[in-house]
Amino acid sequence: MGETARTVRTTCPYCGTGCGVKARVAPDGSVSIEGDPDHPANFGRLCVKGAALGETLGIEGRLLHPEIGGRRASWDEALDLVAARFAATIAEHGPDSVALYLSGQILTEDYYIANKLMKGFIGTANIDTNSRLCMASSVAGHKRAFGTDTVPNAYEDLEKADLVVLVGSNLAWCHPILFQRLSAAKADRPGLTVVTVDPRRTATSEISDLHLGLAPGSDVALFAGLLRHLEANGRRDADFVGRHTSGLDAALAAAEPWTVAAVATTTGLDEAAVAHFYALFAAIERVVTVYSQGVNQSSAGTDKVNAILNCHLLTGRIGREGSGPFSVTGQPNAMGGREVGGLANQLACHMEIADPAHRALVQAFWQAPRMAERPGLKAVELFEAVAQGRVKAVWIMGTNPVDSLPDADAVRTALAACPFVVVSDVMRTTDTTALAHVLLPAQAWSEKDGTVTNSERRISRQRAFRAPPGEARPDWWALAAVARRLGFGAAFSHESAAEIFAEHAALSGRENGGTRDFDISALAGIDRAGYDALAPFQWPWRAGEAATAEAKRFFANGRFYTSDGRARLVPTPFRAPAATVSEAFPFVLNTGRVRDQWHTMTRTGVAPRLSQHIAEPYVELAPEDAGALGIAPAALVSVTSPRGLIVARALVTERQRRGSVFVPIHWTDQFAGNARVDALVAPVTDPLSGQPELKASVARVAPWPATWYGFALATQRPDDMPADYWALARTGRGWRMELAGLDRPADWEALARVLLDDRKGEGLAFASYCDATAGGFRALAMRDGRVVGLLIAAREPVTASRDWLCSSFAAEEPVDVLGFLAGRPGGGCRDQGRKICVCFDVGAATIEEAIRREGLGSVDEVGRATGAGTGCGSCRPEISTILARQAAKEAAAAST
Ligand SMILES: Nc1nc2c(c(=O)[nH]1)N[C@H]1C(S)=C(S)[C@@H](COP(=O)(O)OP(=O)(O)OC[C@H]3O[C@@H](n4cnc5c(=O)[nH]c(N)nc54)[C@H](O)[C@@H]3O)O[C@H]1N2
Ligand SMILES: Nc1nc2c(c(=O)[nH]1)N[C@H]1C(S)=C(S)[C@@H](COP(=O)(O)OP(=O)(O)OC[C@H]3O[C@@H](n4cnc5c(=O)[nH]c(N)nc54)[C@H](O)[C@@H]3O)O[C@H]1N2
Ligand code: SF4
Ligand SMILES: [Mo]
Repeated sequence: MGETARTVRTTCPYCGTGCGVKARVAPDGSVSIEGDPDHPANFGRLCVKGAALGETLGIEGRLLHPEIGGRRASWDEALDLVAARFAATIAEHGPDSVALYLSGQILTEDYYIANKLMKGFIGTANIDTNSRLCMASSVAGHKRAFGTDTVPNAYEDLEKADLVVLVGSNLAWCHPILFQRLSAAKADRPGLTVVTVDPRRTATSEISDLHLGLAPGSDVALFAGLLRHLEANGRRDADFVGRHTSGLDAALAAAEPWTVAAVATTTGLDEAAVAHFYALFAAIERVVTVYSQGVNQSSAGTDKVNAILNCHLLTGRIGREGSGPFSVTGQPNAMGGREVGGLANQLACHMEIADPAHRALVQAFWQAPRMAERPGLKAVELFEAVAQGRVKAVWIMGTNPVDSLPDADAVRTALAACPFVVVSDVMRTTDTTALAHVLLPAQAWSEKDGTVTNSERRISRQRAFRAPPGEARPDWWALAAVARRLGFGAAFSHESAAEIFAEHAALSGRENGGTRDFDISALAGIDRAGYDALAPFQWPWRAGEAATAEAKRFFANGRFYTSDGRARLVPTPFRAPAATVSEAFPFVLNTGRVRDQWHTMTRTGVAPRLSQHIAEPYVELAPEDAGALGIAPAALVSVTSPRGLIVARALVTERQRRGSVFVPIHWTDQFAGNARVDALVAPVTDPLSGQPELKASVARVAPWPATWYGFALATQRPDDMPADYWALARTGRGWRMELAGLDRPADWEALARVLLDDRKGEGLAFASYCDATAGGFRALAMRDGRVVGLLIAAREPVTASRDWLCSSFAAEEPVDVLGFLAGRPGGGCRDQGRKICVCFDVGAATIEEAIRREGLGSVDEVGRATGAGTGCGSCRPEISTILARQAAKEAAAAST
């Protein structure tokens, strides 16, 4: 009998939307990916990152076996060493001298074992996670208001609302499927009003009816003013507030100064715009307020969260169909990490480390010999403690702190000096693995088994559908193996993720009786078969309840988890961001994400399709600021903060507020010469949540004095990058490179050979010429009649048609050599322009031309004419931008 393909249902490993994925594995091992039509998060849709998952499964670059000091080691040797060094450090300096630093991208089962080991057996709460950089302010705000960390609503509430307010969330790029659900609901029901609150215009503001481009960090003023307005206009739900909340008077007193005029002054918004927003919020009953990193990543992050929650509590709009506050989580398992207690100030299953009764309960359940008694170090403090030598052994798992923590160069220095650093990763070479004494190879998505929880509290399985390469093992297995070596064998004898999940589920129900929100005790007895078959469900799911009893929402009944069962309205006095602009540093430095890359690009960076959209680090700045600084579009600029300097391409856009610049977080030393933006960011944190202020540092921007610029294509990644500025990205065949230098190279040809030669000289035909007029140089490398490399260098930024060059380089047919050297297609070939739709390979020029030629007026019409936007849909907001731009051009042409 011939083998047939098999299909495995799993969950996307990127954003917290948590889309269901169907992976179809053909008999030859090839994998195709599609959205799972039965998954309630996405109903079959996938965004471009999810759709490209199949391109990220290669073995290239993977960490395949353990290493000690850069040499290959066996698992036994590596684990023995980790256990011995941790034991010795603890024996000599106490449990608080060791730490684990985890990630919202490991699975609940990994997290559970890590937390149990540290908080119950080693006896320290020095276990924190990159969720501290991500969700901590929401956690702290939820706890202050609700007494526990609950996200009250469900995704369908976005579709059922009449007003959706997006605060500090670029949903279109960061939660694309949620954005598509929202856009589809708005298209069906144009009455659904959308407001965006963000200092910049983004792809998300494309669908908004009102965009509030407020001053960075001024959200508390906006929402305190809203609270005042709602109260003054009789929008208080007196019954709900009276019976189910406390703290109203103090919250209102703190909001009292925030008249519309005062709000307008502090936020820099028009009074009319503020008043319009307040009137909408007051008039429309079904409101969902979605918030994300523009809220959380702030030194006033917790107050921003509570300022929003106050407005929903005052109006009783919480946990109801179509209304409630909605913190959307970033990572695929940020929620799961919170549930197991993966943060240094939590215990397990939404229990509190500071609560003696909770500690006793967990200790009894775990049979734990040495419980942590007090909260541990939060991420930023943890790496400060490493720098100070207080933490002497650290195990980093599933995160890349050398790039993602603020003051990243200080983190790098601290790790370089730390006596013992263990890193578990799926990739061999990252900026963090470079500093490890011991490297442990983890199983990646598609190889590992476990569960994740998405932003609407829905727990879904990630299922393995391929064999792991080399000696990669699950993260929980490595943690449990070290625990056994430390003498805790009985408590860490788990043999599968299913067993761990069952234990976690049992703990969630222990002495719960409705006192704690997180309860999945219905699954305490789950076996392997049940676990393998587990369908996505929303918690809680209490023992004895049928699966269908799952509760979609919390709090509509007015029952909260504080000591008196009432929610708290919290006074939120306004504080501006910690750093203030000055003559030396006149810009606010904002940071965040781009559509097609994931964080430090270790996985999305390998997919050529995902590097087409944006292939280089950039600094977005307003035209007025660029003009004043003498910065031309596409010039290179330096961005300098009191902590460091990076170099990136200037992207001059009207979307950017004056006085503010935006830099994406994705480029590391693996992909660019000098673009780690967190090297510029100050390690200032919110006093309650410990979350760093990643969106409001200060900086100055200046032209970077390049004397030459280059663009190159090569089949191999060069060993060395002979340029002061460089950025590398994948193409369908090999790599594309942007280059520039401060001094003109003495020997162009030598430089070209370093970049282009795929096999070190042998058999390479090399054609080059100096282009005296442009002050430049061009070189073409050929092997066996096929072009294997191209360099175009010039005195000015290279204006070659990059997308055309990349696609002809990747194509099977021989390239048009003349066009290639010229950097643009010859007669008969069209240049598509910058890639917009990567599913159907449609560029901006093609879209613009179709709009002009066929008089297209909507994204759907563009889709019918060109195919753009009809695949994953991630580019639809950008197509709208092009439509608007074309319409504006035509209007301008008509009026002259
Ligand atoms: N493509 C892609 N998607 C991702 C990720 C990724 O790496 N790539 N990462 C995932 C993760 S872990 C996370 S946490 C989420 C993050 O998702 P988002 O929070 O949506 O993304 P960011 O780009 O970090 O920031 C959101 C917005 O906050 C705005 N902002 C800055 N300062 C302020 C302010 O003071 N007030 C307000 N109101 N807004 C402000 C920024 O201009 C930015 O547009 O994305 C997830 N999804
Ligand atoms: N300035 C600024 N800084 C920021 C942010 C910002 O907006 N601005 N955002 C912050 C936020 S919200 C986040 S979430 C962080 C993200 O920052 P990081 O967590 O540092 O970024 P990732 O690239 O996601 O790192 C994940 C690492 O885990 C590896 N990995 C993948 N799968 C596995 C696995 O199964 N097991 C193991 N052991 N390893 C695996 C990957 O190869 C990669 O090296 O950045 C934060 N830093
Ligand atoms: S929206 Fe995209 S990245 Fe996020 S879970 Fe869905 S497919 Fe994955
Ligand atoms: Mo995040």
